[in-house]
Amino acid sequence: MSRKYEDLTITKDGQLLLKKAEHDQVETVWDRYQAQLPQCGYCDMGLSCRICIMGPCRVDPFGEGPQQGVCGADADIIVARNLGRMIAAGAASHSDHGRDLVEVLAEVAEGRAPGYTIVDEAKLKSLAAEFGVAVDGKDPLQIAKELAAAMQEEFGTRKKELTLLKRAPAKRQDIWKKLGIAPRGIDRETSEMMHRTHMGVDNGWVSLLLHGMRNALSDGWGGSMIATDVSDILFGTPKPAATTVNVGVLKEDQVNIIVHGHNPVVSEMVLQACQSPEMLQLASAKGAKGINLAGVCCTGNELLMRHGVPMAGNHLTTELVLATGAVDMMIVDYQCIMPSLGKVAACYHTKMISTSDKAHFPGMEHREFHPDNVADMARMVVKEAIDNFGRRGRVYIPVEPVNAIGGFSIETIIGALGGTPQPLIEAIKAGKIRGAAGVVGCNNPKIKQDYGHVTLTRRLIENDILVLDTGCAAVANAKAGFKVAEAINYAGPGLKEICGALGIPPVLHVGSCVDNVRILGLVSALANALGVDISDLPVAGAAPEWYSEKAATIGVYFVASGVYTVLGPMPPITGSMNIVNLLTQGLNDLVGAVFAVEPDPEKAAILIRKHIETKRQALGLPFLANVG
Ligand code: CUV
Ligand code: SF4
Repeated sequence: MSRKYEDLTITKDGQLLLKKAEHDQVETVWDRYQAQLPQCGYCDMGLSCRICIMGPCRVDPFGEGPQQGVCGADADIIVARNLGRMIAAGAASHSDHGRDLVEVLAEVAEGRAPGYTIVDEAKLKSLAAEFGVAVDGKDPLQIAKELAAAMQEEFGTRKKELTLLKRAPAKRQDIWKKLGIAPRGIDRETSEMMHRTHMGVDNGWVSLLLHGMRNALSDGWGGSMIATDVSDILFGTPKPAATTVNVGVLKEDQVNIIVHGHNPVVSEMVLQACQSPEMLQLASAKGAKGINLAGVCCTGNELLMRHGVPMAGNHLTTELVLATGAVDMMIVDYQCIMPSLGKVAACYHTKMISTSDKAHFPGMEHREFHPDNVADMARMVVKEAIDNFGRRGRVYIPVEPVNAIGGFSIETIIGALGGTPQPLIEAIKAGKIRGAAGVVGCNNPKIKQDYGHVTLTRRLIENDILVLDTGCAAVANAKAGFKVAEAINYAGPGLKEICGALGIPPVLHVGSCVDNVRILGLVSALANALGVDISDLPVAGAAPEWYSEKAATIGVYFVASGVYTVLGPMPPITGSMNIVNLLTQGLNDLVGAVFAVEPDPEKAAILIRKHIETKRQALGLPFLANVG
């Protein structure tokens, strides 16, 4: 590798482990990215199509070569279809994750999932009420059974409209109805997107993108919302808890187990197994001082939020964490798990275990976890991890961990405010807090790891904008030290005063990627308290380093919900100026919000600050006329 490690990641652990990986001749995501350059310009612009086998086709962006595919599809149609399928894949991923949780809830209700219980009964009851399930005099398991059945209906086609859309402000619901984009069934919208984008179905780029919004909304106010709420019911609604982050969370003298993926169903049971006296005794018999469970990516975020489990790193750290030689086992479920991991692990003693019937990987042993056997399986694999401890070679854990606080569910945030969003609204009205921004999404080797998240977040809090973050962005900001009470010293005077008084950091860890719906919940609460729509609020979203289809879907449901959203990496749409213009300007007239694309986080911060001041002005609040 010719580039300097400092050009690839801002993180100290990342830089040192890249050096170690190079020494160990371990190939990483950055090497493979280099090997792909130059990447295909047609694909980059969204202008290639392989939807049918009259193709593959591509449209020449310079107007010299063909302007249509074999079927006659032009640039607008091809770009819109590609984007539509991207949204469908993201919605399918989150929503299938949600479905898996509903199935566990149903199994728990039937007594067929030993080890799991209903942890948050209050949330079970309030959800049941939303779904029209009577709760009076019923036992929690009966409620769970009926709620699970009602939620299963959300995935199908028997509804006019998803139940949880009612959580949005009335004005927002009207917009969706008027545009005809209120989602009807979670799976239905994804399925319809696949249908519409088959050759010879929907060839209107506007109608395709409108359905794209409906499809994304079926995730944001459907699949992901169910995933988050059912996870809270089964495993507890997060409360603030101290934790630690970066590769330094690994322990030289303990059995280190890393969980990776997104769904907490397996990792919750692994955590229980790691804490059991039986396993701890076994570990001690093998000469280990304990069992250290840590996470990466969003499975890690789920455990961090609910139990303060330490976090070893985000997306681009997932290979490097293995290069420490200190990981005795990595247990994966699904999503964002690089298929390279098995090969990296093979250079060390690390045992790799895949657990989901729908996610298999080279170089991993497959142990299928199902609700009825999870508790036993978890004990079995933890035992194997303990057995593997003795096979370690040299270990390299080059940094000390950083402290962080996680666990900011909306219930907690409102709780910290004294039970109502009113104090936050007063602080925003007075201009002490200018507004709020969600900083979310992945890492991407096209951007220096964590640079986008950390730079943008620093500029926002400096300027009195409260940041809520999720996913790999949240891990980046935790590594940077933004999630401790003392981090108020990075904040502007107003934000510092408010967060200082509440004893919270200026950057609140809201959870995993499905937990972006918690942000929808907060902006809905703010809008309702002010009697306005979400699009009237001084708020914004950003995905400075996104890479995944899921992140594209999140961006679209944010915008369709009225939240101005700034993307770092450009989505593959530049082959159609019609579509670029619709997404960055035209959507304002339809949903009151647009996308912007700005890879430089310094400039993205200015875009967001300007947007927030414009919204403040429109609400009649004190505003800054000159930003930037
Ligand atoms: Ni949650 S990579 S942020 S773990 S979509 Fe979410 Fe995948 Fe991206 Fe990271
Ligand atoms: Fe080519 Fe049309 Fe087939 Fe796409 S759908 S591959 S543009 S013929």
